[in-house]
Amino acid sequence: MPDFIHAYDRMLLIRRFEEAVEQLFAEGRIMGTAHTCIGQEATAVGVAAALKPCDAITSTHRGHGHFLARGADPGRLLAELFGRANGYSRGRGGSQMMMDPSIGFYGTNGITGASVAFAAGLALQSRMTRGERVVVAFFGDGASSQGVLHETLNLASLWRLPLIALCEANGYAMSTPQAVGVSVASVADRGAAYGIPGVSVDGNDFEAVHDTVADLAARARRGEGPALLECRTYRLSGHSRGDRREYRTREEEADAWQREPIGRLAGRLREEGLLDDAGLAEHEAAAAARVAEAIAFAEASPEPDLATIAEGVFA
Ligand SMILES: Cc1ncc(C[n+]2csc(CCOP(=O)(O)OP(=O)(O)O)c2C)c(N)n1
Ligand SMILES: [Mg+2]
Repeated sequence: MPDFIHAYDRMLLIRRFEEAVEQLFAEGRIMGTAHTCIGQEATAVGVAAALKPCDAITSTHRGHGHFLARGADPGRLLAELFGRANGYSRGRGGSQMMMDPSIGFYGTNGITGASVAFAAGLALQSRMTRGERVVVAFFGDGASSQGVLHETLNLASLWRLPLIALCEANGYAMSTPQAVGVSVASVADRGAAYGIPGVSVDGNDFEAVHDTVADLAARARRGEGPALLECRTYRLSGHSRGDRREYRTREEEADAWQREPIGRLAGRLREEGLLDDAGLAEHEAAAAARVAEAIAFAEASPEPDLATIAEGVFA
């Protein structure tokens, strides 16, 4: 059985972190843009809980939650958003260009769909070296129609790569509803085109995500090849900074809030007798404190030294 309390902590950390990011943008304390994942925490944490330390993840433009679930330091992550020298890319990358291979996190990625091709390279390496590593590639419902994804799934199937292509079906690609932009009812239906299992789960159910990813990872580790997994969730955040969410109603959002994953896991913790209301509140406070600490760390971090401006430039 997965560690529900640990999962709850990680989900709360992600939620408080993303709320802080939105607030910091609104106050003009960080520049540029970012895509937050409020409402999608159970998918990120369910995946991370099911993987082994040797496994790898590739992520998307909406990747803070994936990175935190995998064990990123919230202070260094936020320092990157502030453009500071202590950030994961020494302040040069920002939200969509951060990685930490030491924890098997091969990057957020601003190119829609590219996470899957990147993951296939890692999975090919694992297969060629007879390694144990399984790779999970996150992508969105919008990305599910990108050509690179389909070319990659074809090869991944032929080469029986240890790859789980994981669609976070959060209902929208920018302002386009999934029903308008995707030709099938479930992205999982597309697995049949490549002769690989296509599975769909409730992405707001931590345990369901965990159990499904654990099964598909075990299958991939046995050499049985890739799978396509759809996690059905909802992007409670706007697409990115400044999204006024005019393409959907507040009623639809209120309905989605009823199904949000953190409250659901809290209910489960109560039912199982793992935490009572006081215990839940303690974990809430700890997550808020961790994020306050991360903000203080990021704001106290130095700007990158101008003398290093040409470092890390490969062109
Ligand atoms: C190759 C490419 N095309 C278009 C874009 C612009 N773009 C950024 S996010 C996005 C929508 C992606 O939707 P989805 O895959 O559902 O992910 P979500 O934003 O819902 O997490 C688009 C079209 C891009 N970044 N890269
Ligand atoms: Mg989407």
